[in-house]
Amino acid sequence: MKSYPVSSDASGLRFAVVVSRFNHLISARLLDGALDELRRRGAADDDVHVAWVPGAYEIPLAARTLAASGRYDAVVTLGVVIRGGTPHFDYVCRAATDGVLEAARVTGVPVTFGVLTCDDVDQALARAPEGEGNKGREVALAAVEMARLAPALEKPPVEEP
Ligand code: INI
Repeated sequence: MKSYPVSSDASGLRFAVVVSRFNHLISARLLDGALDELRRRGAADDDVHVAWVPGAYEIPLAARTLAASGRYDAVVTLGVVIRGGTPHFDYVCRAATDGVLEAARVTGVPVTFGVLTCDDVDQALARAPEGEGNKGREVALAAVEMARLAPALEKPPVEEP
């Protein structure tokens, strides 16, 4: 059977990481997890660039601009939205999810989604531990895999060994 090659080797790949400052304590932990994962997978520090934005609502514009720049093989987005007592939560979540999808769709560059949408701070903290289970790590790995897969999909599949 033929298939498209899968790889989690980040060596030689370039990444932008867009991270929002709102709920900074937790988003900084997501960033630490993402940067550590990219490093472990072989990305050079010089090939990983970080863009801080004020809140999750601002993530899509930054992600789209960076994805369209031609400077990156993939873009990672990170943020933390915590439910309050008003519908504001829903609007910010909707803007972030739709906008990140749109950034990938219009540019063709993989943009992975690491915006936590939680009911409370404890739920968010549980998704940002130092090691295993850190969502920043998970979306960074997804970015590596998609950065490898996206160009491979342009060519015919290869015979499995
Ligand atoms: N932004 C977040 O990233 N997380 C939140 O929980 C949040 N809440 O709760 O309001 C939030 N709001 C700010 C928003 O993302 C924009 O930065 C702001 O509206 C300016 O455009």
